Amino acid sequence: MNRAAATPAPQEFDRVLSSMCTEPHPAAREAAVAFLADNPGDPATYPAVSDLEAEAVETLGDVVGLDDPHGYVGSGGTEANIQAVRAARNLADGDVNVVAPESAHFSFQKAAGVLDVELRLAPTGDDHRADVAAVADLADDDTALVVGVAGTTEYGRVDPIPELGEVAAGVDARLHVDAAWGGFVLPFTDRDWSFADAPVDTMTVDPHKMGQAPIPAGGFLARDAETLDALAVDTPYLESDAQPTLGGTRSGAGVAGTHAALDALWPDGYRDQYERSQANADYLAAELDARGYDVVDPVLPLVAADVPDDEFESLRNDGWRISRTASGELRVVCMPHVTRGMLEDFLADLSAAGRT
Ligand code: 0PR
Repeated sequence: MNRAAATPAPQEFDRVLSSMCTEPHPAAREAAVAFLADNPGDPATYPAVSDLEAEAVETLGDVVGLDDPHGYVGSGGTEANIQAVRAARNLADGDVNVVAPESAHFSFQKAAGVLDVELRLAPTGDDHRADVAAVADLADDDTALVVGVAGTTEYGRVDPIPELGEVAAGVDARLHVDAAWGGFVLPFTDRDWSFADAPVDTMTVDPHKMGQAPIPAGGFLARDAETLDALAVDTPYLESDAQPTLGGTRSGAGVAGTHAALDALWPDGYRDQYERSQANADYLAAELDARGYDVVDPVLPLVAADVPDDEFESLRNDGWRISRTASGELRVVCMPHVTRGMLEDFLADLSAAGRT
């Protein structure tokens, strides 16, 4: 085998329909390259990237409706969700549990595993949103955290966050909102999911998804400083004396890329992108519906539809990067790189697949 021949090349995005990642904004790509060797985990040694992070967190606060936010740019949604569970556990006494809808991302299973807390999953309703009564049934005096999702991974649904906040308050638990994917599109909708709308303690909002920042760039935000204090460990030999993050050395590329993306896009660029993505999702849903497939209504730019196995496989063989929900529906995420032209090509291939 000739190993020398091929120059490694990154994935092209022209057939990627299932990913929650996308091409970074050009300014974000440039900033990421410039800050590749800076470590925001050591702010006293790398103050420039640390200053960018402080500004980025301020702007992320604007995105999620929070004045005076506390948080950081980490490795992604998994880390932020682990940190939300960790903060709740550290602030509670004894053995605790976490109650989440079954639509919650699998990162909560990792969080429960590494932190040794019980994860209780409540069934969702027919609309794929958290069933508040089912969540309330599972919550008790040992519940440290109630989780709501604003933009679910499989169907793009937004849980009733204020009602989940009431459940949390009723058992003296904290409320975490996972807006890892939805955080950058939801500000342009009229839903009550933000820190300003409900007693949210912590939130996940990922620049490396809809935020158009380079990977790795996850956002963890908290309403108060005590949350970060509860996460901090002493760092005696660094010039800064405590570290609340889960990672130690962190990505300067992610932080600087996030800062640049926010600078370029918040709010107008993100609003335009939301409108384009939502229009594409509505178009795809209408076309699939017209072809006779069962479609889950895209309340955010994510379309799920029942497509038979042989057609799904044929599309994959045509090079489309597509995935399925746990119940087997085709799932298309209308990320910024997904254009109307791509969807037209995809539908043409679907029609051909249906005939063979
Ligand atoms: N919370 C939600 C709501 C998510 O959708 C995800 C990731 C996470 C948390 C975890 O985020 P990180 O992966 O940044 O830790 N959801 C995507 C998924 O599982 C992740 C993904 C992204 C998968 C791009 C594939 C891909 O190409 O589908």
